[in-house]
Amino acid sequence: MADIIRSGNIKRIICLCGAGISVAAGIPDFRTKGTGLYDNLEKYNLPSPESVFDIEYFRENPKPFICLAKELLPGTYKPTTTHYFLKLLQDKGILLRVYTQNIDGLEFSAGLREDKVIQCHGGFQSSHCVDCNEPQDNDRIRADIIAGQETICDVCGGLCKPAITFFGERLSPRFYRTRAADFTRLSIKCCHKDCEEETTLLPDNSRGVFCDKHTSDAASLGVANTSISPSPASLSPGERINESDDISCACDLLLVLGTSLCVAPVSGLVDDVHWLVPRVLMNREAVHLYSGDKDDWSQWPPKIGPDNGFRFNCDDNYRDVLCQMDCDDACRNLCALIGWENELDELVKNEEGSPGHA
Ligand code: CNA
Repeated sequence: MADIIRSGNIKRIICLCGAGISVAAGIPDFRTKGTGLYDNLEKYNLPSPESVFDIEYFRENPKPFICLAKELLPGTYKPTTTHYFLKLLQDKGILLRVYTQNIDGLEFSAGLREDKVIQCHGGFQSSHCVDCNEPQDNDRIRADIIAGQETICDVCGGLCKPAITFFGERLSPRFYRTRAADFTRLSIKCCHKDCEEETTLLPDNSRGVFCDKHTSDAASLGVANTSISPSPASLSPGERINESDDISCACDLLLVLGTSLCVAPVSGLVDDVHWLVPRVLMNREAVHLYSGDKDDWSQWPPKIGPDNGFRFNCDDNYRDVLCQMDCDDACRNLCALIGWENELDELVKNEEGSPGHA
C-alpha cells in the first residue's frame, strides 16, 4: 500500500471512519466490551443499547441521550494521530473525502475542511425541534446538555435535539449526493428526455439517476421512454452494461478506520467502491467479512448484498488488506513506510493545544 501511494498513482482516497479513531482521544466507542459508551449507559436500563439513538425512545426518555451528548460535546477532546493522518492526506492533495460516523467533530479540530468531511450521522453544528422541525439556538441546547436537562421548543413545546441522525431518521441529502459522486461512477447521460448532462450511477443499478436539475422530476418522469441509452432505469439489477461505456471511478483507494461496520447504510459504502479499488481495513478486529460463495463474478457490477464484504482470507482476494491493530499505529506505520512520518509528527505537534482544542 505504501508503494502504491508513494508511486503517485493514488490521487483520490476515501476514508471511512468510526468511533475507533477517537478512542485514543478518550472517547469510548460503542461496542468494545467494558469500556464502550453502551456499557456506561447501563444505569438507564435501556431496552437495547441502540435505544439511546432511537427517535421514539428519545421522545419518551431523552435523559440517556443527553448524558451521552454531554460526553461527546465538541471542544472537550483533542484529535488523535489518525485524525492528523487524515489532515496529512488533505495537505498532500490526495484526500477525496472522509465519511465519518462520528459526531465528535474531531475531524474539524484536526483541520480538515468542511467540503472534505461528510458527517454521515450528523453532528452538533445545528439543532431543531423533533416535532415541528423549528431550528433552535445551538448555544441554548449546548447549555442544557451541559446542565443535563432537555430543551423544549418555544414554538410547539416539543423536544429539541442536535442534528445527530437517530435510528429511524434519514441521512442527510448531502450524504446521498456526495456518495453518488464519490463512489463508482459510470459516465452516462441524465435520464431526462433531451437532457445531455452527465450524471452518475451507483454500482447496484438500483435506480435511475438524473442530473441535479432533473432529480426533483424523477418521480413524475416516464423514464422508460427516454431516447438516451443506456438508461439505468431500464436495466434490471445486475444487468451487464455495455463494455464500451466509459467506466471511470472517482475513488482510487478506500481506507476504513476504527469501525465495526454494523450500521447501515454507511457499512454498505465498503461495497460501493469499484471492484478494482483496493480496500484497507485498519481496525482492532476484522469486520464486515465476506461470508458466502454466492457471488456471481461474471456479472458487472456485482450485486450489492449480504455476499459482499472483505475477502481477507479468501483465495480470490486481490485487493483487500487487513491491518489489525490500533489505527493510530496503523497510520503511523503507513506514514513511516511512505516516508511521511516526520510530517505526521509535525502536524500532531503543531496542532496540539491550538485554539479550539481542549
Ligand atoms: P463501534 O460499533 O463502537 O465500533 C468501533 C470499532 O473500532 C470496533 O470494531 C473496535 O474494535 C474498533 N476500535 C476501537 N478502538 C480502536 C482503535 N484505537 N484503533 C482501531 N480500532 C479500534 O463504532 P462505529 O463507529 O462502527 O459505530 C457507528 C456508531 C457509533 C455511529 O453512529 C457513531 O455515531 C457512534 N459513536 C460515535 C462516537 C464518536 O463520535 N466518537 C463514539 C461512540 C459511538
